[in-house]
Amino acid sequence: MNKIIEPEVNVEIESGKLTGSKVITVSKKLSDLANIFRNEDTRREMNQDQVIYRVQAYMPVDEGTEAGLFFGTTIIYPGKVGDEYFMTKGHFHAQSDRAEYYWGIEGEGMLVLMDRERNAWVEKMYKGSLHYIHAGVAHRTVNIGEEKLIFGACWSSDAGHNYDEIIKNGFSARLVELDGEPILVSE
Ligand code: S6P
Ligand code: ZN
Repeated sequence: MNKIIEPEVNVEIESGKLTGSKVITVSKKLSDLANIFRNEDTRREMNQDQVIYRVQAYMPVDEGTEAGLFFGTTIIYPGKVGDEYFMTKGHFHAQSDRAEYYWGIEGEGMLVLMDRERNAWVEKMYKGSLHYIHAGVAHRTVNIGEEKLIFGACWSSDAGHNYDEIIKNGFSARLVELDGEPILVSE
């Protein structure tokens, strides 16, 4: 049978915005980010309803399906908790042999990467930057600019997320502002 059908999701190339009934959106407020930033007291004193980042995702197969792919766009708003820039929680994949692609769409950011031995390094993110996140490497994105940071992601539908390890042990490197400039500091 020959048939021509409309795609169930569209992606606005310039902004990464996803549209369609199958798109899910998750917002992370400051209240969802306990023990993520270095200064937990400062985080607690700030407006807990403030949205720090939003993720739109297209998950055409069930989470956990072997060999499927998910697609997403993340927006991190500009701002800081004390001197530390707004960022995602960050995670290892639950399945440690699953990799991921990120690419910069808009704004200025840093991708913090950390291996199992807690060696950390950072890649600059900007419109057009492409990042291959190797299997077994934890990843977190940081907005170091004054505008929104927007990036795309593509990952395996059976990668899963291990947030607990990051909540417990953090990353071994953080991005803070010093004299108006982002600097990388060790934990
Ligand atoms: C999923 C992928 C991204 C993140 C998103 C938010 O594997 O890496 O879609 O989920 O950028 O970050 P986090 O650390 O809160 O999941
Ligand atoms: Zn991931």
